[in-house]
Amino acid sequence: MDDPRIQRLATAFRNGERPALARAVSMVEGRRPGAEALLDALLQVRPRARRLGITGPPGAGKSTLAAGLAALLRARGEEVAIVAVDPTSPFSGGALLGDRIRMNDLATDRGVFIRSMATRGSLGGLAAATREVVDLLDAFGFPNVLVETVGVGQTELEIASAVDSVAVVLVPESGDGIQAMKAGLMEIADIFVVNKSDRPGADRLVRDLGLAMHLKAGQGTGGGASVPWDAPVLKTSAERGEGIDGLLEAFLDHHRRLLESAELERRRDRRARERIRDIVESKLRRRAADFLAADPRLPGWSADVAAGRATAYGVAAILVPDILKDAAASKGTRRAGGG
Ligand SMILES: Nc1nc2c(ncn2[C@@H]2O[C@H](COP(=O)(O)OP(=O)(O)O)[C@@H](O)[C@H]2O)c(=O)[nH]1
Ligand SMILES: [Mg+2]
Repeated sequence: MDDPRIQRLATAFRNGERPALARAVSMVEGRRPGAEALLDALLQVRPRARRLGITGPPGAGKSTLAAGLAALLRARGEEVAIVAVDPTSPFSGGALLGDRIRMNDLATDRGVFIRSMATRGSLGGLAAATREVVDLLDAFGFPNVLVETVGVGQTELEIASAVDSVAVVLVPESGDGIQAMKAGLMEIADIFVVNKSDRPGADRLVRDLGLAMHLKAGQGTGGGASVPWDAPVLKTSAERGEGIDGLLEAFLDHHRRLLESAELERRRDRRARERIRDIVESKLRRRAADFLAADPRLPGWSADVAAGRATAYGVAAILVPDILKDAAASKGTRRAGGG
């Protein structure tokens, strides 16, 4: 690492200084210069955190649940970081656990780190940045990292793949359990939570989800996991603080199961592989774009392709080796990593 500022930041981060963590997270989130070198320096530590995901539709009570879980973890003496990726509602809560704990208590607790991810740039970029922020929080030493995401789009699936255990939160008014299955939720859920169980319809949703789980079990495997695990269906009322201890237990159970069966190692390996592929792809894409932007042959070629005198395939057959050659030639001036 050549940049002395990055070096100082990395040292402060390793010393456990909170401002350094906050700065590192901002650099990574904003894809600022130096972020890559910083990650390269800081992420050479064994992952240890429990990475717990909470996903579901907007307004389902994910943030309230996350805050409740954080409060329970704190009561057990454990530190916890929360990353919220929810453009529809920034992480800010009112009364929690039936008013016994307020958001402010968490916000001023040094054992809690809360971060809302900004949604600038592409959603794909957001997923990548979120994964890296989770890695940073793990490297900083948080034993628990809660990740809140909204919905079940591609970005959420990508973020879900960055955590070890996923709780899918539904509410009575969000429709029936069969709809959840259609939305692909059955595939990613390790735990189902029916929140707002203080409202009518909760028991029906619990029943529907249980039935859907049963149908899925009849079809053989689910979730892509090689460990038998029937996602439990839990009832909570986050606002009243009911059922949150059960949710924490379910998370801890699931995590224990992953650890004991070596599935956690497999998931980490899969994540590492995806990460390598993503970074290589994005670097190649960037190189190609830079090369094309500076290549004086391109206007002539595009005219040829447009007029049918050449094809894009023929042009690419010339360009790709040139781009790779150019990349190889500039390699000597860049550090390969590892120091
Ligand atoms: N009635 C009821 N309201 C809840 C419950 N949990 C959360 N809420 C309320 O639902 C709204 C959305 O909660 P929030 O945690 O921000 O949902 P998120 O968008 O999923 O993060 C807030 O007004 C909460 O106070 C619950 O168990 N019962
Ligand atoms: Mg929220």
